[in-house]
Amino acid sequence: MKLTSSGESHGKAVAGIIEGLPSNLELDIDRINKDLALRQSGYGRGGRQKIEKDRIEIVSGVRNRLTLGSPLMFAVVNRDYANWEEYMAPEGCDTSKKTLTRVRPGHADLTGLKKYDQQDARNILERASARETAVRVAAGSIARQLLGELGVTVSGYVRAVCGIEDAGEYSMAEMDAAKGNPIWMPDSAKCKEAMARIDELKAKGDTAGGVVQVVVHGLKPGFGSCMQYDTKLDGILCGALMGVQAVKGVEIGAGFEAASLPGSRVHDEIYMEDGRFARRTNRAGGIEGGMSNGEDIIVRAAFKPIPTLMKGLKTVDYVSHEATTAAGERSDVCAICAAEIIAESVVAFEIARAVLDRIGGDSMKEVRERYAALAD
Ligand code: EPS
Repeated sequence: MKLTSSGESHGKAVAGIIEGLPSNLELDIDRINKDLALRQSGYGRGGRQKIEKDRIEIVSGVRNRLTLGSPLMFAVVNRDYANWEEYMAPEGCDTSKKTLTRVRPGHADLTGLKKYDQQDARNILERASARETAVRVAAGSIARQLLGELGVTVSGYVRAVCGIEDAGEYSMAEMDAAKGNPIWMPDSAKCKEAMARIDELKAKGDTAGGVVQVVVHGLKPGFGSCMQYDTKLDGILCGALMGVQAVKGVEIGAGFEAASLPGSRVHDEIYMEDGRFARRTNRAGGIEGGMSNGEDIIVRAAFKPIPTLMKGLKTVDYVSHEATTAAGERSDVCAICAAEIIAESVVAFEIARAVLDRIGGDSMKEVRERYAALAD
């Protein structure tokens, strides 16, 4: 299974093509739209989300809600395009306006200008924009529905916002319920603290990042492989998450903490329970030797603060070479809830891909039968 994403932030739409989906996966399109709405929610978002109301439009690959086994093409229309058509239309537009040369530190602007031989960072930032993640959430929602048929679920929560941490361990249901909070932290006191921090930063024209934790529950052992470096499930998940805008770090299970603990406090001891192999702890985060081991997969991703700051950091104008402050018209202060559902979606897509890579299947019937035949 493969996803190709396309589209500019203020263009007509962001769009995707998923290849390799089996036939007869029944899609709940409302569920996809709910996931897209989740990506737009959360405390700290900017003015753009008041304009957009993301909905999936499936173009091909589905008939009467069932996948056909053909490439599935979809779009999420940008409502803001109505305000930008004059400056963005592929058919011809005014490129002398809405230019950006006061390149933003931390954004793709400066390096993109050099690499793609451009003079206006609009030609870079439109694609580098995190608006593209609407495609990843729609595709992830479809992947989640495939996994759901196999009894595999994915959830998660916001673990930290700008240093304020909710380090609790929560059930899938508690994490799902936290998505009703302004910041998706299950601990409501921590949630309030995080909101106050966001307010404080907003007043200063500043931005916040954070950490999200994603959990995959119910996946059988043996997905990914120990036999070749590029087939290891942890490597695949980390690479996919690092491909999300603003991610600067990923860890699995005990992650970086494992490096400072003795082996006796890191590795999960094995015992027999009712004739089955079991573990009392899950510091490995559900992956050993690059393979799922049947425990919950636990992965965290660290997002840097959004690089468009209303107060503008020091920079240099790309064209005049004069010292100035970075461009900042409107911006999210904190998009950590969006980041959480994006991370879940990316993980769901990679897990579904790993399942199909191992067992194949042209139809959901084949996929279900082959998955059921695997050992627990
Ligand atoms: C983004 C800048 C903002 C965000 C955008 C990502 O957009 P604008 O420049 O139109 O105000 O709102 O994210 C989305 C539009 C979205 O749907 O997530 C950026 O520079 O990455």
